[in-house]
Amino acid sequence: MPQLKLSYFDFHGGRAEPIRLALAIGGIAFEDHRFTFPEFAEVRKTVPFGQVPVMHVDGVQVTQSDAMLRYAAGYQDGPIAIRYPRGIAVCSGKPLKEFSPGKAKTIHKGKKIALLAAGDTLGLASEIWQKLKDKGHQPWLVNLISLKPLDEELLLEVGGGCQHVFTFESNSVIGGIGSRIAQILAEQACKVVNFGYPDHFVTHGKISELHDLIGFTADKLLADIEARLDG
Ligand SMILES: N[C@@H](CCC(=O)N[C@@H](CS)C(=O)NCC(=O)O)C(=O)O
Repeated sequence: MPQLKLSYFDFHGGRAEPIRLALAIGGIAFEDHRFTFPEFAEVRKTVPFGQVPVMHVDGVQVTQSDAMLRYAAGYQDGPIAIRYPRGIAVCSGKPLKEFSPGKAKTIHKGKKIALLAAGDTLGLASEIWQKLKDKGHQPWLVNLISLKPLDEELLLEVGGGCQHVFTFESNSVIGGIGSRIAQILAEQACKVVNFGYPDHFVTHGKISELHDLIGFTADKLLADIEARLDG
């Protein structure tokens, strides 16, 4: 493992922070060299392009934060996870007290229709569940909780007894958990529809505005679901 020294401003942010996190979480030893903003005047004389971050790899100075991050993330000797939380995560309202890998939680047992929610989409799925119930349906509502492993036993029970299974995730629908569920239920008679983020660029903005823009709201999804139930 080469000797690494990462030089950047002394604050929790900017271009170096994801690299620091990736290295730290990945357990990759590095010298975390930090300097104040006034000290940058001297540092910039010693770095290519007069910019930071720079990384010394066995004494050789390299630049470009994305390359450093890729280097850290490409490290194969241990798991690395990078997540940029933004906004407020709204789940079911109650903190999750128990977590058993491979176990989903059935919130409501139902008939014919199933709503399977991953992560923070439980609030959205619950809202849709209530609206469907108000209209006389009796859908299942399941909090998937554990995505890998999935609760295949419950999925097969739900899928085997339903005509329509709808999955919800705040994630790209391509290659997401919904597509894995569709694979698992491929031999069942139910139709599986995945709701999540589309496979195209979504601009910046407030999460609620973006969800509205892509149709990922209770009312829009309800209309979509009802059209499929009728069809
Ligand atoms: N392409 C470089 C850009 C580095 C960069 O712009 N660094 C800023 C600090 S975040 C800087 O050193 N600015 C001083 C300057 O450009 O004069 C990278 O991604 O590492």
